[in-house]
Amino acid sequence: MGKTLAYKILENHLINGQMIPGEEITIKMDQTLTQDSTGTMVYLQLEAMDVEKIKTELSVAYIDHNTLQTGFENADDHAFIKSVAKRHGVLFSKPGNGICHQLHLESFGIPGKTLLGSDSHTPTGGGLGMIAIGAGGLDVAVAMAKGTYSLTVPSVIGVKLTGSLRPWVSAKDVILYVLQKLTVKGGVGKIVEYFGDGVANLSVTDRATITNMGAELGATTSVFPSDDNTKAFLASQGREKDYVEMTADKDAVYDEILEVNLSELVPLAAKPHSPDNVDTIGNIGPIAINQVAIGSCTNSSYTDLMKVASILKGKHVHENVSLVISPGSSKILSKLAQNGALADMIEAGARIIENACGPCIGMGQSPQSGGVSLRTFNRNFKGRSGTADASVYLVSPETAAISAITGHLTDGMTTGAALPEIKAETFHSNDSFMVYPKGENKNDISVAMGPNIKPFPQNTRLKNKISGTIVLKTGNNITTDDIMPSDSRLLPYRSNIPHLSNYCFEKIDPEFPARCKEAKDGIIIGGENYGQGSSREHAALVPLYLGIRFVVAKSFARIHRSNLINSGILPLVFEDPADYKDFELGQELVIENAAVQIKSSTVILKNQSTGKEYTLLAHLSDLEIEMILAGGKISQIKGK
Ligand code: MIC
Ligand code: SF4
Repeated sequence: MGKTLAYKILENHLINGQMIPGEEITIKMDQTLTQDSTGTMVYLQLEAMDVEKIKTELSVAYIDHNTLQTGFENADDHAFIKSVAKRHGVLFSKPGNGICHQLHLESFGIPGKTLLGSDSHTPTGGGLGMIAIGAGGLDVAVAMAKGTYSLTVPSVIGVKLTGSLRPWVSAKDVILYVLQKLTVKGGVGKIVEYFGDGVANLSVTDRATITNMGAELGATTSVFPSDDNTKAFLASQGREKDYVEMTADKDAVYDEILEVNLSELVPLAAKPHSPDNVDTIGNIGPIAINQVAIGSCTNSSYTDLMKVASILKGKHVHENVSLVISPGSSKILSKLAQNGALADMIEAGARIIENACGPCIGMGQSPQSGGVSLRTFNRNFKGRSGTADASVYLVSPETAAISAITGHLTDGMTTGAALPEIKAETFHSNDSFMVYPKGENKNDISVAMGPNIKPFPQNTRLKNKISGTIVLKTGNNITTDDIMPSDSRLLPYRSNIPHLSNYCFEKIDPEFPARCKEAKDGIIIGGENYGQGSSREHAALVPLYLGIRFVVAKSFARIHRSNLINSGILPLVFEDPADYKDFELGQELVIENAAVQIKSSTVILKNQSTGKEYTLLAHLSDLEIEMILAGGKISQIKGK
């Protein structure tokens, strides 16, 4: 039986376990990446593990999220990360270099390698043929310390691509189409692997757009084979020697198959407030817009921005529209400046903002009240833009650029305008923003600790009887942005859990922190896909700080489930989802004999307020049981 590419790469890295879907395996992690807003926790945890030497082939610390620097907090975090990176031989990418995923693709990604990143969009590296996985910060710290990562073997969805995209239809439309078909929870427990004749018609950056937004499917990762386009991309970055051919067997067997004929796709948009709420632009109609934002790790490549520049050239941004553009990297920005494309954008009326995450994570550029914003980003969760009542639509760079001119959502195909072919470019390496380790002795470098950097909370060993009060009951698809919001007000406090705790679930229920403090031991009841979105472990650490003991949901998103376990908080699933309706705020719940019960796949929960008993599913691997018993991953590691 032929093998999928995903399984080949995982098998090449297998240290423990068997490649059977649902089984736990441990793999060698070749590379790690961190960014600053999850990175402070990663490096605090790395320091707490007292590691002599990191075990990865390459680890990079990028600064790209928190670059607004409205107070001392951000710059202090950067200095902290830089100092710990130096102590451990981790490469440091200074603010201004660009967005971690774009930079990693340009400078470090290698087909067939594994990459773990403390950011949910790490699967961008799948565009180069890597197994690139997003994880909580602690998992990345452990991957640096041990060079390994444990995960549940996913099944593999094969997406068979045929045909080629027509002008005005973009890689973004491919992934929006896949999201429409599979939904935001369709990828949980799965790897999405692309294959078929259509692959050759997509560039590496197109592929990276697609694998980047595989995060929105909830998938473990997404991967493309490597081929001549991969070789050409690596050559354009002066890295031809890094090319390795990686493909699935011709007769590879996929667990499911989705067929996509690229030639039949049309421009699409994800409507408010979910990336899978997809429709054609034709169906949505010419809605008036106030803002267009082009950039983010999904769509800020050189080719994307050249397409934008060519659409804007000689035109004017509509008087009702504010167009902001954030290039993906310093190399891209510099190339646009050299070839005149930057001038074309500026003369059309575009506002050029820093090559960083920026508006994608609500760091500035919030739309006006009730505004309509078209964004080439990957998430349009309610309130993420910083404006609670704004309507954010996710679109391709082509759609964004043409709409900025017309002032309304526009399907470029209907304009009849031609799009020029964008010539491939070569980029010389620019190391001005990179700090490479110089073999310093760890102990000669002190850790730069700003006053805003507070210790992270740690759990205690699991008690045999765990009980508490229901302090929140949520609906489906709760995001980690809902649990721990991260706009420009809160992102500077990523190293300060006590401060963040005042804002936990702020948008859903502002009374939540006060209720937790009153209850002391709290329980959350969740719906389907609880904890989708960002990898921020703050969405587990802050609830831990507020005394949350366990979460019962209809289902969990992968990264958040791991973050809960890493923090020693039990994630439990209703055996019968219909039981969800029986639970109400203020009810007292208890699990007796928890240490024994979690070792079997089911756990009995008693609702003391009604006297009724319920069966919950634990489904914890042996390692996860050890972590829950020990009170989290760090205690489990230290106990060994
Ligand atoms: C995001 O896009 O939501 C983020 C901000 O990049 C997060 C990481 C974080 O919350 O710091 C992610 O995607 O993991
Ligand atoms: Fe940054 Fe946005 Fe990408 Fe997250 S999704 S890494 S905030 S650009």
